[in-house]
Amino acid sequence: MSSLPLVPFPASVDRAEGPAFAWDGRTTVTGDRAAVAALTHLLEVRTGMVPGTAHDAPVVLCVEPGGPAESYRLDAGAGGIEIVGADEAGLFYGVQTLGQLVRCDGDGWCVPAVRISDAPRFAYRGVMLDVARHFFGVDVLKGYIDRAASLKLNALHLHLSDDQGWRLELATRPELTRRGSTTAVGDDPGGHYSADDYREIVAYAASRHMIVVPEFDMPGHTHAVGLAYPELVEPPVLSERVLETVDAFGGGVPASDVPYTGMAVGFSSLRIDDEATYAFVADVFGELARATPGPYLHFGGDEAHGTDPADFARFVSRVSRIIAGLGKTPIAWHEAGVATLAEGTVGQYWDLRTPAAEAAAAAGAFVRAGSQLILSPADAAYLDMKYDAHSRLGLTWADGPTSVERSYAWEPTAILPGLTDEDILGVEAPLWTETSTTAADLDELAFPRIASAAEIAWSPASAPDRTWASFRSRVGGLGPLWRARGIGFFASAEIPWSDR
Ligand code: TNX
Repeated sequence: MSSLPLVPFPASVDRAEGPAFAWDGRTTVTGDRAAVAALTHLLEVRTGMVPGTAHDAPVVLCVEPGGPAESYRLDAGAGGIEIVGADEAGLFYGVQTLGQLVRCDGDGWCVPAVRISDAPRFAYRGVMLDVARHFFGVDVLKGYIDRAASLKLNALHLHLSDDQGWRLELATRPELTRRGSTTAVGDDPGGHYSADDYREIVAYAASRHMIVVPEFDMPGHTHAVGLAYPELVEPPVLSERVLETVDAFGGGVPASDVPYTGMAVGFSSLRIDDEATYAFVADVFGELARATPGPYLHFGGDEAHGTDPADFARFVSRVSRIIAGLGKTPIAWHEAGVATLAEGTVGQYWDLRTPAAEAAAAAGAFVRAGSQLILSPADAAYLDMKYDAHSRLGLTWADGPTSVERSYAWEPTAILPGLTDEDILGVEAPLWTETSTTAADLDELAFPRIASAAEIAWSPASAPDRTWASFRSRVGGLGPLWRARGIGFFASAEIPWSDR
């Protein structure tokens, strides 16, 4: 077993014989400009040393097209270090790997002699941030992008609308943010992104080789739409379940035309039989498509308990076709699988690792239709669950707390019978923000469990190091790097954290 603190574990690692590369204040680097900049920053943060550049530098970073997308190889020995990416993303990931290898040995910094050849298992490796329950500004998002990209995650799914707020300003529908964005859960301040903010987020993500996958959730989770356009929504449906959540968590009973600041779900619905609803859908997704260079638009579809099932099916079918008509690939939460959707619509699975029959049927329908799934089993991949009964933050509805071990101990193809890697677009770790209000809260919930999702999405299922025993020791070895990067991780007692 390798003791190198590499997460996600690479496809192949050979510990070469021979001495380490000694990194000191005179070490220089050369090659691809963006990669040199990324490595320079990482090294400064970790060691305090700022490497210079020189044409004959011993550390060489370059792109050589040829290998699989996002792949790279890294060779380190006493004489030098070479990282070759098959593309810019692969080279960037090689630099992240090098950042994990740099360590303090005695009184100097070094990189152990090693040969790594690496490529991802799944094309889509995502994190989701819910900016609707609580709003997070552009700087917090940039920090989250940096954190995710350092673990080779390549998709940032932004949950941009929910009952509590609409968070993206749209020129076609300006009332959405004017009236629907000023509050959040717990009466906390709301907020929204301007078109310029969104452009900045998308560009920053791209510079870290991440796409932005924006979501407007519908037909449920739309109370905030009603604050702006009351004619588009039904009155709140106050089911037993909604009233129980109100009892347990407070926040009051949802009421038309009043901002909702509680945590209940499944009471709101767009009007399904009104053509004005589809004009709205065309406007908001049309504008979103123009602002989003990435291939996916997510239209939600979860927990529409306030919508009649037949209406729900008609609605999601039509919305998927509107989005496909915009030249984008629709993504929907797995419930939408009950309907006939536009060809290629991706399903995002969020039931437990062992699905209820209904969820298995809805998710399986995407595969039977020849489409793919993104897997986010809530009892393992959800970053907003408590770690244990004493956690300061988080929820427990997904079968109780989610320990770090539970976040790690699952295999994507085992979620549904007969599922193969080809049926799976990838893996995503969502962070819903009912209980988090600050960047520090996001760090505490995400780290270290985000590393589990990253490894499940990246590393080969068969890698000998794809075990909890290996993972916990490798994550522990990342403590010093995470601390140097200012990541306020939860120092879970499940992990043997090292301090240098
Ligand atoms: C379920 S999972 C939700 C969200 C909540 C989350 C809290 C899913 C698609 N919907 O509306 O924020 O649980 O964990």
